[in-house]
Parts: sequence; structure tokens; C-alpha cells
Amino acid sequence: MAGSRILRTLILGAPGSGKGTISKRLVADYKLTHLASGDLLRNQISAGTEAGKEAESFIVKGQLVPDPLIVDLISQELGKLKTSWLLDGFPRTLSQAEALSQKTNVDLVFNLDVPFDTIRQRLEKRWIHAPSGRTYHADWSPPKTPGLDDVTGEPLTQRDDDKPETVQNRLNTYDKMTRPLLDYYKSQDLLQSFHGTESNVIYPQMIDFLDEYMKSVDW
Ligand code: G5P
Ligand code: MG
Repeated sequence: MAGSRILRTLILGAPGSGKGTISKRLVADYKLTHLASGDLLRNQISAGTEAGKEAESFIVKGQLVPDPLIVDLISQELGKLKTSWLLDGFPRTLSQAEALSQKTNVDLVFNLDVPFDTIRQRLEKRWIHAPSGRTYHADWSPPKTPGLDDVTGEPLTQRDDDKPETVQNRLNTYDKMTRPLLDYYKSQDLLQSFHGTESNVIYPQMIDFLDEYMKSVDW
């Protein structure tokens, strides 16, 4: 990345649309700092904080955690960042988007538009290394040793909210609460949607777009 400007980006998409997978590639290729709201919340739960206890009761049901809780957590983290960043999973409601706009401008909003049937199949086979947020898929991106994290060798787990009935609740919640954000950012001319069923096909399209974008604004 050429210039010294800070790039402020969001990645939106339904649960399981590949936000984490694509973010991992973007942060490596464009030297962005990745801030994932779900990872922040799961860290709070593991640490047994009050915020974590409150969040857990919503997450296990596939519901969104209350806006003030996540706005607080994200604001604290954003305040620490001095480099270009990519925010994954936040905002998820119009009220969160408004809160974010009070704190910072955003340059680009990516949207991953992946069919729900594809998502349901993916999440059945997701495994994670909870402490780091590293994500695997049993067939598509398996760990080197089945059941173990590639970096630490620690055991992988499945997310409580990846049970089929909870996944359906998360998809319903997305339709009701988060989909309206697409119009919100479209009306600000910030939204770039990428449709498909394969991250390996979507990602090169994102790179092409981002490279052109950076040239156009003389990054
Ligand atoms: P999260 O953690 O933000 P979601 O529900 O938005 O959770 P999730 O499940 O983390 O999103 P993702 O990051 O979009 O999905 O997808 P991923 O992990 O990269 O990919 C999913 C699986 O598919 C992986 O196994 C991956 O390897 C595989 N995969 C990727 N691409 C392909 C492909 O091309 N082919 C195949 N075969 N597989 C592929 O939020 C969790 C909860 O926290 C709360 C909510 O309760 C939420 O439900 N929360 C918030 N609440 C309120 N406001 C907020 N802002 C909140 N943020 C989080
Ligand atoms: Mg994720």
C-alpha cells in the first residue's frame, strides 16, 4: 500500500458468508488491522467479563447483543487503531451504523452476497481455534492435522451458535436487522457488493476493485 492515508473499511454479509475468511486475506494483502465484533465478544465470554456474560445469553440464541454493549467494545478498540482497518461484523443495525458515523468516516463498505443454502452447508463443517479466531472448514480448508489448530496444535471446537437451528435464527436476524444497512450505505455511495458461492472466486474480484479504487484516489 503506497500512501500514508488511513483506509477505513467495513465488511458486511450474512453469518457464514465468508467475512472472516475474506478479511484474513485482505488484512494480509493490504496490511489492514482486522477488528471482528464476533471475535471480540467471544474473547469477552472466554474471559468471563460482565460484558461477556451478558453477550453470551444472546449469542447462543442467534440474536444480536444489545447495541450499547457492542458499540462500547468496538469504540474502545477503534480508538486504539493508528493504521488502516477492516471492521468485520459491525455495524449490524442502523443504530450501530449511526453510532459509528459519529466516531469516524468510512471509505468503503464491502458486502458479501452469498446464498443462504450455501451458508447452511458451510457452517455445519466449520471448526475454530477459539483463542485466536482462526477458522477451518472440514473439507474446504481443513487443518493440517484433523481436529488441531495449525499454529498452536491446540484442539479445535465448533461454535455453539453453528447448530442448524441457531444458524437459521441468525439468518432470520440478519434479514430483519442487518440487511437494511445495505440501502443505508448504498445511499451514501459506499457499498460494493460481491455475489457468489465461492470465496476463491469472490476474492479476486475484490482485489481488482480495491486496486482500482486505490489508484483512483491516488492512495
Ligand atoms: P460473528 O462472529 O460476527 P457472523 O454470524 O456474522 O458471526 P460468521 O459466522 O463469523 O458470521 P463469516 O465470518 O461470515 O461467518 O464466515 P467465515 O467464518 O469466514 O466462513 C464460514 C465457514 O465457511 C468457515 O468454515 C469457512 O472456512 C467456510 N468457507 C468460507 N469460504 C468458503 C467457500 O468458498 N467454500 C466453502 N466450502 N467453505 C467456505 O457474530 C456471532 C454473534 O455475535 C453477536 C451476534 O449474536 C452474532 O450472532 N454479534 C453482534 N451482535 C450485535 N451487533 C454486532 N455488531 C455483533 N457482532 C457479533
Ligand atoms: Mg466471522
